Amino acid sequence: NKRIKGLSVSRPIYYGNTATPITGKKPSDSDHTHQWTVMLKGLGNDDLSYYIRKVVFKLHETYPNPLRTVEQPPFELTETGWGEFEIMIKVHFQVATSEKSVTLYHHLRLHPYEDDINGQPWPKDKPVSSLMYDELVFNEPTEAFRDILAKH
Ligand code: SLL
Repeated sequence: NKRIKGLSVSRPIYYGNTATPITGKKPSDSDHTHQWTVMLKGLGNDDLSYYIRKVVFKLHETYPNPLRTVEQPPFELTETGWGEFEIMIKVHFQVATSEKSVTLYHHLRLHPYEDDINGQPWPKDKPVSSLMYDELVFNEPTEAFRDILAKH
């Protein structure tokens, strides 16, 4: 499985979260204030599973089973909670790519910044989102991986 010297290929990704306050009735024993979704996405609705095999989201230890594995697109996870924390996002590539996994970090954002809309208070029912644009860069990919990428 030969690597191609001097070649570097990249793929655009978005990762991050959206969050909405939980309004109305909730169980009285719950202190969860928000529902949130953490995600890894391609551009548009590009299905990333041709080169990504699974994504493991590592949540704060206050969550039961904090390691959450998503093996099918969309690579996202929805939860509820009360606090912000750093989520580790470990991206595992398809075996045929011969690529090592890549780890991304995202600060889960539940609360809007005050000046998000010209210093106006953020509407109570409007979702907050914190999404980063990034690129996965592959240096000296194998010929097999280059062929996989070329088909997309
Ligand atoms: C904070 N350092 O104190 C952070 C920790 C942890 C948030 C935030 C757990 C939900 C559950 C949850 O929301 N943890 O109990 O399942 O703000």
